[in-house]
Amino acid sequence: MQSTQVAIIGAGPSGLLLGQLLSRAGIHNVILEQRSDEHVLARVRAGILEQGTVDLLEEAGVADRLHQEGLVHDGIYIAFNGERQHIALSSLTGGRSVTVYGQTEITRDLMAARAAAGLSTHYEAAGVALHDFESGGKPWVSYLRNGKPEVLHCDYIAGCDGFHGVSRHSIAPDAFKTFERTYPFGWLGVLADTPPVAPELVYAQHPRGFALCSMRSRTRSRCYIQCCLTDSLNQWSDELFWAELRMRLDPVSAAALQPAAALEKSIAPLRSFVAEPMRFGRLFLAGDAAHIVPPTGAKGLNLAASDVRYLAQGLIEHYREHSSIALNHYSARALQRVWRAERFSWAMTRLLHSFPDQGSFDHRLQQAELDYLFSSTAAQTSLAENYVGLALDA
Ligand code: FAS
Ligand code: PHB
Repeated sequence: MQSTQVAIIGAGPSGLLLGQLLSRAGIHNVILEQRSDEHVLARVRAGILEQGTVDLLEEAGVADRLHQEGLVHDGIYIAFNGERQHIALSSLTGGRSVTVYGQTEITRDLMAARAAAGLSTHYEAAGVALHDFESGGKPWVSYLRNGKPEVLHCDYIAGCDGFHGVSRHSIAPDAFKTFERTYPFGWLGVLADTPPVAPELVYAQHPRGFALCSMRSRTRSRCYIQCCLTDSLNQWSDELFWAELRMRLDPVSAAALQPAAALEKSIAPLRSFVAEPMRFGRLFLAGDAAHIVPPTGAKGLNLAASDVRYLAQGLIEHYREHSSIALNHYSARALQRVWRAERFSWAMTRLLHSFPDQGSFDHRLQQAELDYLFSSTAAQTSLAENYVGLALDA
């Protein structure tokens, strides 16, 4: 019979980071992941880390490569009406910045740390099912490993298994409320070995649609264009992608664009989603299992990190001090930050995308909002403090 203190479902950033923080605090945990480690590493997703996330990765002892290879950015550009304007994030927020370091690399660093510590991660765990997490007794998890039924007994379950995971879907529907907004477009993303078009990220608002030029290093770019939800990858050759991106950029950025073969190409739908509460007896939801934001505000991964910070603090306090105050406060504390990030991500998405049902009045509003943004230090400060990340215990 297997047992642990905390069973973690999912080996994405949430699950791996929680496992690392708990292990460093001497709390035994086992991670069950449905896919292989190669599959998890092959996912190309987020790229921007708030200072709070960098601090947490340092606390977890996995920030060495991040400090060597991560790019610290003090600002972003927003391009519209044929010009590119800079928002000086750091000077507007008392010196705070963001760090460019791919989610894939964070996952790699966390996997390496977990393996080095000899901690248990069961990859390709099929048919994970959660049991008795609200019975008042101890929960347990069943799953198949190499086709053989296994049972893992535990004190607590952390549902870190993403939007489509089993954890949230194991909860009685009447036990929680969901809040959702879907968007009438997606993001087509390309990873390519080509130099970034600018020293910092360029977010572009254009009548043809949104575009974003991000990066993973000084020689590798991650670029996105808003696309139709019905688009498929085979409609988008590399050439077509780069030509469309160039049309949406300001002239300075467009001139710097050097098309290159796509190393990865994917289409992601955009969604705003929150499940409340984030705790059900001895089951806690963290990261995308509980909430989703459109990537326009670069908040998804950072929200997962702040959930994990709060949950780890609660579990460590519980085991060390036999106090459940922080655990009992986890859901309310996490949700306050989640909703602030939902608001910012929605606002950035509304500001920068072309909505198919947008009338002429909406279009003028969008232009007026951008015009106001670049005429007001207060407006830029508001965007800046949200982008670099609001205080963790506001
Ligand atoms: P994840 O979804 O990353 O990880 C969940 C893990 O649980 C996965 O490994 C999954 O295989 C596993 N799992 C699922 N069901 C399971 C089951 N039944 N049993 C066991 N394991 C199970 N955020 C940004 O900030 N910027 C971006 O540009 C950005 N782009 C994104 C693009 C896409 C296509 C997606 C889906 C998300 C993107 N995000 C982005 C958000 C993303 O970075 C998430 O916020 C981040 O991955 C959250 O991490 P986790 O909560 O660990 O969830
Ligand atoms: C990325 O680099 O993948 C990225 C950066 C900023 C965003 C979204 C994605 O807002």
